Amino acid sequence: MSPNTHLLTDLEVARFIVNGYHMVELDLPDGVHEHIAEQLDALTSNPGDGITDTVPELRQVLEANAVTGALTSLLGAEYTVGPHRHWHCKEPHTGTLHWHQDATNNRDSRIVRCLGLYYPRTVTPDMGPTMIVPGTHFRNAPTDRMATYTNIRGQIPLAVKAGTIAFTHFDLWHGTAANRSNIKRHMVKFSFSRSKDNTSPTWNHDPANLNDHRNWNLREKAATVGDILTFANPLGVSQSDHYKERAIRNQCWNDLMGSSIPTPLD
Ligand SMILES: O=C(O)CCC(=O)C(=O)O
Repeated sequence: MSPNTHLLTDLEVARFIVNGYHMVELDLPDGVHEHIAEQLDALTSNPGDGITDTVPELRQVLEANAVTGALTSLLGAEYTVGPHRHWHCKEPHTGTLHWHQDATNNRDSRIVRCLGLYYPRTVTPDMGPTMIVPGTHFRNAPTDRMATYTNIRGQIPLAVKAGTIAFTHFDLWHGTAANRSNIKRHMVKFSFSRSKDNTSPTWNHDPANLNDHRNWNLREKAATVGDILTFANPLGVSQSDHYKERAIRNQCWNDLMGSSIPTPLD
């Protein structure tokens, strides 16, 4: 099998650990995303897990090199594609969906499950984009309480180009903005899991990227693995919370490296 040319870099993996998401614009043959969107437009009921049978071109999304490369990097070469998938149609002139984390309160500070949110049609800010809060994936919160939160500092709308897939840590806080437009906003959600612990990095790792000295002055402009894991603070949290988060990030990075390999990040 030829090597995947779309593996993530060290910096992309470090940023995923910090922010909890990674975006990819898929390069599928002309017209595929548009055709998927048209088929979704025409659906009169939600096929649930059967969405890939109803719209078979969605399999091209799962098979794209950029998708397998990102997932191999984050979840290992033997990642699995979950049977559950769901078409989320945000109808014109519908309201918001509150903040939440998916599934039950079974959370993980490693990277063992990811979501893939695929958008076949361009999503503009008025079309009900998915909202995410970078940096929340290591924070468990009761859903009832989270549902009462409104504007969270650091939230971003996934206003994206047609054919974008956003990979998120399974536990990232998310919701949906209102669709104030006349256009249906489509998103198909997939889930992916790790089946084996890493014994070595599964992305495009270069050990030289771990040798830089910390640059305390760059902070948010950090551009090395060590600086990103140490200084990035997307939620703008206080020092003590930031220190706790940093320890989780370093543990997460070390798990991905394969626990037998010491890294200079602690
Ligand atoms: O439709 C969306 O943008 C998000 C849907 C959602 O929150 C979910 O699938 O859990």
